[in-house]
Amino acid sequence: MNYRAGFIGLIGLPNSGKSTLLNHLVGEKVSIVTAKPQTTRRRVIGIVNKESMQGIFVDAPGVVKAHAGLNLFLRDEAMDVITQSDVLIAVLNIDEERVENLDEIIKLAQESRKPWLAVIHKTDLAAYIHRPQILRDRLEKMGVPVVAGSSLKENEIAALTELVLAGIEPLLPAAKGPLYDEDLYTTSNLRDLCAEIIRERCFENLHQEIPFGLAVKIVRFVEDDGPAVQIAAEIIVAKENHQPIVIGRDAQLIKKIGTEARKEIVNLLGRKVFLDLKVATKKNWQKNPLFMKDLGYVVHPA
Ligand SMILES: Nc1nc2c(ncn2[C@@H]2O[C@H](COP(=O)(O)OP(=O)(O)OP(=O)(O)O)[C@@H](O)[C@H]2O)c(=O)[nH]1
Ligand SMILES: [Mg+2]
Repeated sequence: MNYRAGFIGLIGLPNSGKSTLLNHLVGEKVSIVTAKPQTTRRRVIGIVNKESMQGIFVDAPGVVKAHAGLNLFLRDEAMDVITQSDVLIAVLNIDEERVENLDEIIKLAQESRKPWLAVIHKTDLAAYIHRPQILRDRLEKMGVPVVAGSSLKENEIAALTELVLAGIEPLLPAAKGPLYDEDLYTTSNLRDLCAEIIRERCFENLHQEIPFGLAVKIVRFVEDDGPAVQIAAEIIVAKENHQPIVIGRDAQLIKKIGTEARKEIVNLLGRKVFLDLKVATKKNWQKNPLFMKDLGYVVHPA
């Protein structure tokens, strides 16, 4: 049997739909999705098993320009995923305002010298209907396999994921067998998944610059025989005056975030959940390597 297995890095601009695509490929929600750019901060693994292959998909932050702080961490994380993958998927969103930004993603994939597949994404957006063909012609001239589609159109999702898997399989290295236990669909632990669900609900309920300076830390996670899993989390903001905004008038907003997050966590854990959320300020944590490390955004020493 010609079994294949390997790591497939998803690269693209912020908001290009990498995490959405990953979740569809895996058939489970492993990576959070919001309408805001720079949602994914740390790599997230989603595993797909077929009889003839195991694809270990690695979702990465969107590629951003950066020199310091959290943005530099995001860029380094994306670059590291490129270096460590066997194969890449370049997710090219057709609605990108500056076409040069897509060129950068194509260049990164090409310069990696790894086999790669291009996914022309968000083809449902009618305002950009002329773009897919131009991109496809260009990529095909470069000899790159291309798949195009939408992750939002329910009736297209199955075809898109099948095309992506079929396109990836021949690019993967030969292997004796699966690299990860076939029962696993992610390597994230429940604590991480819960922190990310809370962060997703915060991103969706908050606007302007607040999400970019917001992080979530689980401070208590008790899964004993009690009636409910007990979770306490801190929502960390970077500025003192963001704290009342997250809490909202009469604590309405934090209650809404808590209700939405709890519902999703109950789905994930399949048990009752007691969720306690608090808001704390860590001034400019996104510029402070020690705070960043504490939140799991590990910064390599210079
Ligand atoms: N119109 C359209 N929107 C999409 C499609 N796929 C994803 N989206 C939306 O695009 C937004 C960003 O999706 P994500 O999956 O979070 O994008 P991402 O590339 O992971 O973003 P970052 O993690 O911030 O880099 C969300 O609002 C998605 O619902 C698509 O095919 N068409
Ligand atoms: Mg993402």
